[in-house]
Amino acid sequence: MSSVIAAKPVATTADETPKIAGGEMNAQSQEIDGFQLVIDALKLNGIDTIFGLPGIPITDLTRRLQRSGLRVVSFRHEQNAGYAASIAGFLTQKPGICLTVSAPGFLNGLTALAHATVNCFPMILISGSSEREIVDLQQGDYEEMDQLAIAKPLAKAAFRVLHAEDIGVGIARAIRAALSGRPGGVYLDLPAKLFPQAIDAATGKSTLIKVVDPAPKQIPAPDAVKRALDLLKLAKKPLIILGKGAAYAQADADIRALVERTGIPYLPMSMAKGLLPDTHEQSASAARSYVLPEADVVMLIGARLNWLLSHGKGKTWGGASAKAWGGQKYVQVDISPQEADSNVRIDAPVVGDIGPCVKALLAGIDAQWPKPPAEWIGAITERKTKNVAKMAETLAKNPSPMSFQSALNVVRDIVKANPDAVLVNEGANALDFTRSIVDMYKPRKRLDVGTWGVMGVGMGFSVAAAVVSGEQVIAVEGDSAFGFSGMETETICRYNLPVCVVIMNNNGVYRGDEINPTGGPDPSPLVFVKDARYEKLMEAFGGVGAHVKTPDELRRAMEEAIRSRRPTLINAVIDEKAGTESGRITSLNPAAKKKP
Ligand SMILES: Cc1ncc(C[n+]2csc(CCOP(=O)(O)OP(=O)(O)O)c2C)c(N)n1
Ligand SMILES: [Mg+2]
Repeated sequence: MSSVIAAKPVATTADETPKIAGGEMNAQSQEIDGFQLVIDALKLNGIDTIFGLPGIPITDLTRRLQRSGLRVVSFRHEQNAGYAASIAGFLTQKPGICLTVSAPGFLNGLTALAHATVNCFPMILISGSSEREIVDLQQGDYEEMDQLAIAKPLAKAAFRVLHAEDIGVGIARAIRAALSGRPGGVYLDLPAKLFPQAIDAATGKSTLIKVVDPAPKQIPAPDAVKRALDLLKLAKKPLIILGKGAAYAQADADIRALVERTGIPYLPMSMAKGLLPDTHEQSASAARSYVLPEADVVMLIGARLNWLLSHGKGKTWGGASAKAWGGQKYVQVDISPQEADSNVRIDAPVVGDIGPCVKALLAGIDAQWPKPPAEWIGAITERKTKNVAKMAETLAKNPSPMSFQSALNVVRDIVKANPDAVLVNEGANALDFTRSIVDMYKPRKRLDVGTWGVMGVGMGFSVAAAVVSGEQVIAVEGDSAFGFSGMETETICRYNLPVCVVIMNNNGVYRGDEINPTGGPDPSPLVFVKDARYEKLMEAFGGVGAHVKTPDELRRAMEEAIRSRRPTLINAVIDEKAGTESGRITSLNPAAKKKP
């Protein structure tokens, strides 16, 4: 191991003009430091964007990352940088990188790291940390914290690098852990002392690893595929459920072919909307509450039987009581062998990457494949037609103030006219109504609160979506949801991103008309300042603000935002009496014995 030499000239890549803490760099010098090894290791592995927030000990790292040609997107709060990294990972199949300072910055990024793990998004949280000797003796260092220990239970993997010559391995391990198998959040701890460590340049470079095949394809076993096909073939009322794992897989054409060649009706989970256009004739979304209890064989593709699918049992699935199974048989296509039987019996697990699994299933579906019985398709179509007509009636209404539906009818049209735009969505009612009203036409265009139903992803997701895709972003936000990351409107303006935020402003959490039952001066904990002018926030940073009270005004403002591609915030005034407690998951609130 070479000794630590903090302030020596170091080698640099040709595209840098350089000044670092510790002195001028010299192109002829023979040494390379930890800063440069981190940068070179990331570049070598195709990382081109970093989301983060500077400070001790990573300020110079952010400067030098930018100088060496990476895009460094600097946020106002690490949580939003973390969410940005997580969704960049989902969109690109490359680990999204979030870079933070020690203890408080690390902790701010940790929610997003846990979120990435829970949602199976590949992400690496890289945090600087304080001096190990002092931290371990708990002697009170600047921002002292045993970050590695804290990150471990929340991450898929966690690593610390102490020596410059281990940087290459550390970054390679983090990339493999984030991407391979079921993707997830990885923590990489880089202590302050690591960065100025200088080692022989040639030796240093030779320690870097370009990760070969970071997510090796997992091919399903032929007998597992046959078992699944045999089960599907016998079904009288088959159903396919597509989850965000299917969207992540980027196997769009094969997934569509599987659905179309089998003729099986399908339901997309929220972030799988658009894998096939929501207007597809086989979509059973408008008949969800009919197909779940009625189906006899359900094929889950990259979808878990968690709370979002009522754990595969209970009334939703036709079970006689809350815990009772409905009697469906399940095929589950998933990368994780441990996913099967997590909630109910899986009759035909197909373990592997979604792409190869779907290809293998397709290979077993020939022209003789029996299409689902006409009665099943007919019954679904009947429900769909009825529900769609009912919805159309509601959407056509024009109440004043606006309802969620009359406002979202506009968003629906705008997304239809701009199918490449990315729709970010959070809130309760603002989420549920948008999910059911706004059709998506292309894969990975809908980004939302995910497995946790978390508030606060909105602006981080919007920044990342705009940065990695270059497409227009439309963020439909509850007024409460927006507040969690609202300050990033400055980030959106600073990087001049084509983000149009639409706030469904009903003055509060779920609705805005609750009062304090004591009659005291404090408002209800569920309401905000009435008629808040959120659009002024975007104006404060040079973006465009609009305050709209009618669908026509909303339409004009959105069209202008998309035409100009300027950062825009539209404050859409929604009836404060519109909205249900917790949107569509009211039943998850613990019920008090007596109404409070
Ligand atoms: C981090 C986090 N904190 C709190 C919650 C609880 N919660 C769920 S939805 C919501 C806000 C709902 O209000 P809004 O965004 O205005 O949507 P609306 O229903 O009014 O349209 C909150 C606070 C959460 N899901 N995540
Ligand atoms: Mg609200």
